[in-house]
Amino acid sequence: MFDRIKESVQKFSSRGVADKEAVEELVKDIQRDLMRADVDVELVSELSSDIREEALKEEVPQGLSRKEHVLKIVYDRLEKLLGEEAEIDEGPQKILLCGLYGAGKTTTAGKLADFYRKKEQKVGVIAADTDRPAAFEQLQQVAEDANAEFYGRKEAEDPAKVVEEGMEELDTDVTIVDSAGRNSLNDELREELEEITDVFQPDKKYLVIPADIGQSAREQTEMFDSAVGLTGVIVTKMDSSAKGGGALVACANSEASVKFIGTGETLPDLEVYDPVDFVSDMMGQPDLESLLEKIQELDTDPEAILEGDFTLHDFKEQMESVTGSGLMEEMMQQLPFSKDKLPSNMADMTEGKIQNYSIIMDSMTDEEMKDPSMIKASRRERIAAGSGTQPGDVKELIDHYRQAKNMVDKFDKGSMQRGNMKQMMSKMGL
Ligand SMILES: Nc1nc2c(ncn2[C@@H]2O[C@H](COP(=O)(O)OP(=O)(O)OP(=O)(O)O)[C@@H](O)[C@H]2O)c(=O)[nH]1
Ligand SMILES: [Mg+2]
Repeated sequence: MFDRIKESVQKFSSRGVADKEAVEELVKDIQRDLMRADVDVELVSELSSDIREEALKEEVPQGLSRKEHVLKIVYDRLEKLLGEEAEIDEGPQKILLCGLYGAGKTTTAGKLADFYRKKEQKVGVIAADTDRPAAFEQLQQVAEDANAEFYGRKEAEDPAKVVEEGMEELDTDVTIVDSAGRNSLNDELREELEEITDVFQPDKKYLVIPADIGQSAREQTEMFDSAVGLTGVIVTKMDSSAKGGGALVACANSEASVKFIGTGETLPDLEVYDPVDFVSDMMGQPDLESLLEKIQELDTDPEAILEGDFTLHDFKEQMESVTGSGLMEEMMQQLPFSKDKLPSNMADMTEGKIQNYSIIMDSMTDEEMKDPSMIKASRRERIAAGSGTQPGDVKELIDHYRQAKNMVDKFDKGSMQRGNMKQMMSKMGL
């Protein structure tokens, strides 16, 4: 999968210059590979125009070559396309696996049992597939292989009843229910899953989806989500399908996020989903890691660290000190460059936005305010819930803060004094 992107990135890296033609060729190859993996056309075209625009119009950050800059843009865009890194709860929990026929539910039940057993949890699996005759034996075998406890009743007809009995019988930290599939999400399956949910009260409801359904993973995820409410998706058969990338992108752009991927038929073939790994693999560049390290170093101003970093506390304080408008204009007159060089969302800092940001920051811990880099998906969700906003709002705030921080750092390096700059930025509300 994605061999063309790999080759194209290599070719691009070995070129003398990263001109328009080179970027165009790279974009075309990326498009082709993504389409081949059955990624939604609209998403592909959005990604392509973003890359073109940023790669050719944006100024190259100091210390990077244009080639490096373009590769970083490609990397960022692909990562964005592939969604968020999964954060997996490794403690005691109840997991319900659902999905259509042959998706890989039973196999995944075994893989998860193995995964949690290795996290020192006592694991049990319950055979709630009373639909397919051999389901009982299959799960029993899987449980034995994974060294997990097992509950099932061979002639059982009522899956919810089996789950109820299983919960009484098993004394386990992590309990996994393997449910039956159907050809489609019909009323029968819907009802069955509702009844199981009622007695089991799962903490996690994962939809198991095979990679080979490509972009229809999105529709399926949304249907199951509205029927049973999903915690996330597990995409199986990533090893044996050319459409895996399409399935991942589809899920990442749906209501639910990808938590695990299945990469083979045996127990250890389960990975916690991490788009960074995936993109590094896609771009296949051994140098990519060192490029990313280099960028991180450039982003961090050693002086700023010595003086005490520009934290969210600083950001909040400065933001809240703004009163009235017109400060932007005043600020612009004092800057050695024009307004259109500013990151776009920095120029539209409105009163309402400032208030909204303050409310969001009130739901952050001191630790998070001091080190916003720790705010990943699950923290974003918590903060959004606490402040009555959306995780996207929290992300926007963090992006905004990062831009402000970059500016502070950049100006530090320049001729201006940090004090002056801080004063100016505070007037501006940054
Ligand atoms: N290559 C590969 N095969 C897989 C993976 N996960 C499951 N399979 C295979 O897919 C087939 C179906 O897997 P099951 O776990 O039985 O699927 P299921 O969803 O429980 O199926 P039903 O119970 O019939 O609905 C089996 O042959 C598995 O070995 C995977 O990640 N990679
Ligand atoms: Mg099964």
